[in-house]
Amino acid sequence: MAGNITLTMIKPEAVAKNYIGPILNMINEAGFKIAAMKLTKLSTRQAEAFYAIHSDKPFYADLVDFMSSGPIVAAILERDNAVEEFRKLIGATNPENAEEGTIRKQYAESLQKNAVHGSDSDENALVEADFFFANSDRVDYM
Ligand code: IDP
Ligand code: MG
Repeated sequence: MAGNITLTMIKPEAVAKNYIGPILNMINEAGFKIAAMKLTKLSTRQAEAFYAIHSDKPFYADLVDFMSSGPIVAAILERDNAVEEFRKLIGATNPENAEEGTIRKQYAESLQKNAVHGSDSDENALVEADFFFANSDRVDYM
């Protein structure tokens, strides 16, 4: 059975450009409910830990710098088949390849500054949700 939560971050460049509202609107219109949400800022160490899976990639150091450069919004989103449906809503990692109507097509600035994060599996969604939120921070709609 597909999981019903995913973890998103609205990344620093999108927060700085005042895209929190428009992006949350697209998320709500796509049928996701917000089960937990906060505005926060990652330390270098937290960004390193969140993206540890990419630590061997050439873009890792820049990604960590970028993700800890300013405030982000982290949220747990809930709906059926949340991980896959949210990946469809955000579009391709590189906004140049993202389809019309996706969040990244509309709001991303570049491959690195691509507006939003979305979990890539149900397993990682749970790990990433726990990274930002305690159980007591979460609302359960289902
Ligand atoms: P995803 O966010 O679509 O899941 P990942 O491959 O998991 O993409 O990469 C994590 C993040 O790292 C991307 O969202 C993007 O911000 C950044 N990134 C990925 N590939 C590159 C690259 O080739 N150059 C610079 N940044 C990259
Ligand atoms: Mg990823």
